[in-house]
Amino acid sequence: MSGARYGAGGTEQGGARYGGYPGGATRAGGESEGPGFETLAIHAGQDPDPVTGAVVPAVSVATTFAQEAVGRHAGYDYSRSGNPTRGALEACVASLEGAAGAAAFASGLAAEDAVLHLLEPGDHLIVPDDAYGGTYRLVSQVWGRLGIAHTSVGLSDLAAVAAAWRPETRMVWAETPTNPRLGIVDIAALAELVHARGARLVVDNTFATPWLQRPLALGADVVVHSATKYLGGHSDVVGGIVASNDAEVLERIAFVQNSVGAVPGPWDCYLTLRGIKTLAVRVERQCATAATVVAALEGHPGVETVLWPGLTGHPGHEVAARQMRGFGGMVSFVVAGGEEAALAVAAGTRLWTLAESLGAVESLIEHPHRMTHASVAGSPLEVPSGLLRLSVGLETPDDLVSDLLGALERATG
Ligand code: P1T
Repeated sequence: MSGARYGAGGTEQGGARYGGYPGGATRAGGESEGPGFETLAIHAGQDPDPVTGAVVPAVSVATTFAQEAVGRHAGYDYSRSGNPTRGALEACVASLEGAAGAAAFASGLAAEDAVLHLLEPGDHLIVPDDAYGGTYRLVSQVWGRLGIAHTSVGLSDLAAVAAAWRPETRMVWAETPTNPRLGIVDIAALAELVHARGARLVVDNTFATPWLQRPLALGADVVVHSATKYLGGHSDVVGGIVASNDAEVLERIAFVQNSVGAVPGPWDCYLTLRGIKTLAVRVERQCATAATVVAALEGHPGVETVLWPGLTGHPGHEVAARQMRGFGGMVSFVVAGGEEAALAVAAGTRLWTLAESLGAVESLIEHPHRMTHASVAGSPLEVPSGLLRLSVGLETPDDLVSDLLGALERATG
């Protein structure tokens, strides 16, 4: 593995650097050059320490770095501006996304906020009609007050996107699969439409992960992640990432990262890097277990509809089969009997923990209408109250199925 030991730095005095990793093209998503995804996940940005030989990057806790003379140092001057452990994380994720660079943030929403700083007052943004509730809250209640207008539309309908377009539209924000209804957006087709109109396409790749889907290779301009989810993978770290191939975007994001300062600490970066090493094996198994759970839910009398892009009847199935390596570990379903029954199922599982968040080794169940998406009540993103969302973890598939069916039978049988 060639390349800088730490792919990123950045200094308080300017000269922003970002976490590019040479050989960032990977076999994930159909690319064929350079090392494969699993190799990069373990090694990119993480060569053995040249002094000690340590195979794991040091958790670099220093807030400041000695300078030989003013402005003469080893690439780091102050830890908000650049930190070696954060640089390793940025380099690793950049390589997994096939990006020229990445920037790490203290949360997924902080990463999103940095991307929204690419807009100017008076600009217009198109957002999905199904997305993480906190994303919509940030767009509508924070940036909306600062002069950024938005329209929400279903992004799988390109005619609807074209109809929502305004002369001042500068950005389209997509999630695919969407949270929580697991809708699928054709990234390549949407990118073509967006670029023909001179705007940028941002894709939140949190649900898919770069193991399943690489939005930049499909034409997106910017990828964002809540690293709190699959990247970290163990429910023990909150974080966010922005990745891009666009030098102007990377410069601006690095500037915002340093100027606003919503950076993750080195321990959080280390935990995220540690999680990423097993991303491929975790997600591969989570996809397989999700298929088993879906098969048990389909046709169950207590279930009205199952939403999972792996189902041939799912409206986005063909696009998902084309642009994703697998269908993901997130499953949603509508419980027969409405909200009351859904709440009873959510409260009635033992192995599936009733909790917000997703993407970790523990299987979780939640009620989006009252939990993750409570902030979008009354908006176009409001979630039906009979919907439950599952994040499939790594427990024994039979145990997960019997626990879920038991709760369904007690609540609806
Ligand atoms: O929680 P945070 O790390 O700030 O990430 C926000 C975020 C961004 N994008 C997507 C698609 C997300 O799902 C999230 C956070 N979502 C949850 C906490 C949840 O349970 O859906």
